[in-house]
Amino acid sequence: MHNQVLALRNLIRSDAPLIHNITNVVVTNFTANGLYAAGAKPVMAYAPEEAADMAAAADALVLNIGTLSSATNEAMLIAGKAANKHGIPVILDPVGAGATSFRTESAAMLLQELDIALIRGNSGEIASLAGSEAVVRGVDASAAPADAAASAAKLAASRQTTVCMTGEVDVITDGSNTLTVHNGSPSLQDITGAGCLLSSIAAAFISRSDSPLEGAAAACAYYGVCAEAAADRQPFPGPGHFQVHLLDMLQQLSDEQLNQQLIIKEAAL
Ligand code: ATP
Ligand code: TZP
Ligand code: MG
Ligand code: MG
Repeated sequence: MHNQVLALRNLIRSDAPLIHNITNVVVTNFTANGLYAAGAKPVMAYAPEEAADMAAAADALVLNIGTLSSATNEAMLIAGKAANKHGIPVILDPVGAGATSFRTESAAMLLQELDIALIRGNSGEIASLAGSEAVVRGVDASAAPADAAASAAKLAASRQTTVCMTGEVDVITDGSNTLTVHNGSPSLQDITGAGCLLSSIAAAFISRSDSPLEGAAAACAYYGVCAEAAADRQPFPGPGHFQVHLLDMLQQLSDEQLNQQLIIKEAAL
């Protein structure tokens, strides 16, 4: 898997895939800058009048329900249907699913209506979409339940998709095959948008990968090693510098460091 991670990271830099994001107002700028740093091209387009055209022109589409409204739900559905029609992978970030019924129902509606290549969320969001017991307050995960990985596999199998459940260890599963990624930094929890940016970077990797499972695992490993490198950089007075260091490392991480530090394991659930 090491070679695939390096190859995908470099394909993104050479191909600059266009990622259409319908995302939340909190993370829009950070997501765009993070995609540029990784070598991809971002575009945000939310108007129902142009959502289908933009999705059809993109290499991947990200639907992020972080600050959803009826209007963005409509745009997500239109963009998602166009992406499905053209064989463009659709990534869903169900931010805050489980926290309010509007979020849970909107995520379920998108899963029902669209062919989703990857769901990327924290343990509470994934458990709530799987129908498991979950406590979700706001957009941050609380302690992961003991059976969180089983919920991820259940969700993947029931929706015939791939699930990437992030946390200290990332679990990526298509219901039959499961990979775990053991990279990252606790500092990622001190800034907003760390998960949202990962979802968009996973979209870029999946657009150049043979399978969402492999693409998402490679994205988690690359992103996690960048976070480790960012946390090691000096000066490090706090989260402000970490965010800037992370953007810098997404662009500047060497192949050697990525190869040395990435940890992806096959897991049995
Ligand atoms: P939340 O809102 O609960 O923080 P999120 O959508 O921001 O969720 P995270 O689960 O925080 O998503 O994942 C974002 C990135 O942070 C991933 O790369 C993940 O591996 C990493 N991460 C999260 N928690 C930790 C941790 N305790 N140690 C190391 N890396 C972590
Ligand atoms: N509120 C609504 S969306 C959002 C907040 C704070 C950003 C969530 O970003 P992430 O990546 O899930 O931490
Ligand atoms: Mg986080
Ligand atoms: Mg999130």
